[in-house]
Formats: sequence, structure tokens, C-alpha cells
Amino acid sequence: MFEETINFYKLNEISNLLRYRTVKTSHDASIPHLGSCLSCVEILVYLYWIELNLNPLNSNDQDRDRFILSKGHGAPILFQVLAERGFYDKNLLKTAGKNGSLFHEHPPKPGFIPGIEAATGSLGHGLPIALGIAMAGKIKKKSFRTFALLSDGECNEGTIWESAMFASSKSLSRVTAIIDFNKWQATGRTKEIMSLEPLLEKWKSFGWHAQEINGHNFSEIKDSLDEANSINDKPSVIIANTIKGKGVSFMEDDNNWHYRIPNKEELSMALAELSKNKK
Ligand SMILES: Cc1ncc(C[n+]2csc(CCOP(=O)(O)OP(=O)(O)O)c2C)c(N)n1
Repeated sequence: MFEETINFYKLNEISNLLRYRTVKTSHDASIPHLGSCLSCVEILVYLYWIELNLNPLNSNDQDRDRFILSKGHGAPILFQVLAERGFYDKNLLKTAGKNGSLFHEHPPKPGFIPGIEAATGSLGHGLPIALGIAMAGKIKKKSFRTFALLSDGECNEGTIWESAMFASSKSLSRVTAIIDFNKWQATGRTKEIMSLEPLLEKWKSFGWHAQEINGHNFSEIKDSLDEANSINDKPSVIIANTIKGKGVSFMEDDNNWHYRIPNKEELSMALAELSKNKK
């Protein structure tokens, strides 16, 4: 039985720890996209600690649930998640950003880092890959589920909407897309570059079961995934409202942290804040 209080408390602790390590690695390895990583921590932590049917020691199990990081530039936080879940030794992350390392800005192709299902980073391609995997699973009568994490800027890509049509037309009900809706893209506000609204209605009109939640609230993440699991005639999408840079006050909702690397002083301020939050 799911012990909500205990688990949410623990999940918050894990989220804080992973934020700490991601900020430190960004500084040490000069890897950008901190704001993008910090906005999706709770989503990834819930998926990897509670939701996904995965065995870190058997990461190629044919029946595993699949997770595709469609917003591939969020790889630095996914690398931390996989290490902490035991897919590989977290000391490997000390090589991040160095020549010969597997850990850079985006996920490499499958087969190099355990737990990585697809080489993503060119926005708009992760969801189509996820749907291909889900379609193959359906044809083979497998029961695994497929999840994809998208960004809001990514929803400006035509491939996302082509995929959206495909998934509903094939009734891929074992698919859940989650949109990290932090309202920013690389160079500006999503609503100013190419507005997505009304986003929930758009997904519904493409034949998806659509929900909107606070993407930093574990209780809402849990309820929305439980609801998505109960839908068996169409794919599901969860629009998760998030804050870019969440968890480090001077990075929150400041899009400079899309590309910026923290200098020494900024690093110590960020780590001090994240340490203070440790319960
Ligand atoms: C096809 C494609 N075009 C451009 C880029 C360069 N790029 C990297 S991240 C990004 C946008 C970031 O905004 P968003 O997708 O909303 O993600 P966030 O970082 O806000 O989570 C862009 C345009 C890319 N990775 N892929």
C-alpha cells in the first residue's frame, strides 16, 4: 500500500539531493540547461521511484516500461536520476563534460548508458520515437507502458501534432505524455514566440485524455498518473505547470539559466540554499 506521507517526504528529499548534484555538475562540467533540468525534477523522481516498472539491474528487460526524455536537453537531471536509482555507479558522473565521457548535454544513443532509451535533443522527435515503441508493444501484445516527457517549446514542432494524431488514431492507450510547461523557451516566453493556448483543449481535440496539474506537487502527479492509467481507449497527456529553475530562488523563472553556467559564487549560493532545504 502506498504510504503517501512517508513517500512524499522521501521524494522531496531525493528531489532536493538531485537538484544539488545537478547544479554542482553544471558548474564543474560546464553543462548548461539548468533551468530546464530543475523544472522537471519532481516529475522524474515520481516516475522513477514510484511509477515506472523498471529494474535498474536488468535495464533491457523486454517487459519494462519505457521512458523517453523528449526534451533531451534535460539529460543532466535524468543522468542523476538514473545514477541514484542504481542504473550505474554515480561516480561515473564525475566524468561529465570531459573528453571520452558518455555524459554530456543530451542522452547518447541506447546501449551506452543503462536506462537511456533514445538519443534525443533535437526537439520534436522523442514523442514519435515513444509512439513507435508503443505501437510495437501493441502489435506484440505486450503490456508495458510508454512515457515521454516533452517541453512546452517542443510543442511548437509539427512532429508533435503529427504524433498526437497518430497515437489517438491507433488508440495507443498505454502511452502517457507529460509536458513540462515552464512557460519559457530558449530565447523567450512560449506565449510570445508561438502561443500554445488553449493547450488542454488542443490535446483533447487530437483525441487524447488530457489533464492539467502542478508539476511540483507529488500528490497531483500521483493522481494524474493514476487517472492516466485508468484510461484504456486513448493516449493520455498531463500538462504539468512548472517553474523553470525551480528550487534555487535566484534561478526561478529567470530564463538566463537556460544556457548560463553558475560561476563559483553563484554555485555556493545555490548549494547553500539547497542544503538549507534538506530536511
Ligand atoms: C529541433 C530543435 N531546434 C532547436 C533546438 C535548440 N534548443 C534547445 S532547447 C530549446 C528550447 C527550450 O525551451 P523548451 O523546449 O520549452 O524547454 P525548456 O528548456 O523550457 O524546458 C531550443 C530551441 C533543439 N534542441 N532542437
